Amino acid sequence: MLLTEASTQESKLDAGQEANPVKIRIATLVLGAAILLPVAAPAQTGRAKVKIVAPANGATVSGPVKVVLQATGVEIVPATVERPGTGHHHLFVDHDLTPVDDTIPRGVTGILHLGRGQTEFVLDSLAPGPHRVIAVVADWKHVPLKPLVADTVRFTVK
Ligand SMILES: [Cu+2]
Repeated sequence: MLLTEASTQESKLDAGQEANPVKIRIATLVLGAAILLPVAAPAQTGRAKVKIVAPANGATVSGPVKVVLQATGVEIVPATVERPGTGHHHLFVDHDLTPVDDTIPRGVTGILHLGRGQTEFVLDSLAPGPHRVIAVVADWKHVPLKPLVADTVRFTVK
């Protein structure tokens, strides 16, 4: 609607005189858009994220495989720290995610809690072939953060 209005008025410009008011109006529209963008941005950047930095998705690697994790917007701490805005990493190695509202179980093959606040973990017993690792950040109760903070890579061990 606004754009249509602007271009309609612009076509009148050719007549002459009213050029300046219309130009100012267009400039205001552009400025308005520019001002709106930074306001929307913090909500996005404030959201916690995790990235599996290594191995790269789709890579072929030799074992042992070092998994390197990078979290933003959440402080990675030992599982003993009970503080909002914190969490610890979990790895699901060739294992599907457990229900996101539930505690991530312990003592299950393929589910690892990096409960000392580690940001790296070496997988030293992966068989040759394709593998999938899902990283999930969960709080001190081992319940995944909401909204879910997770990343997935698939790779092949030579
Ligand atoms: Cu945990």
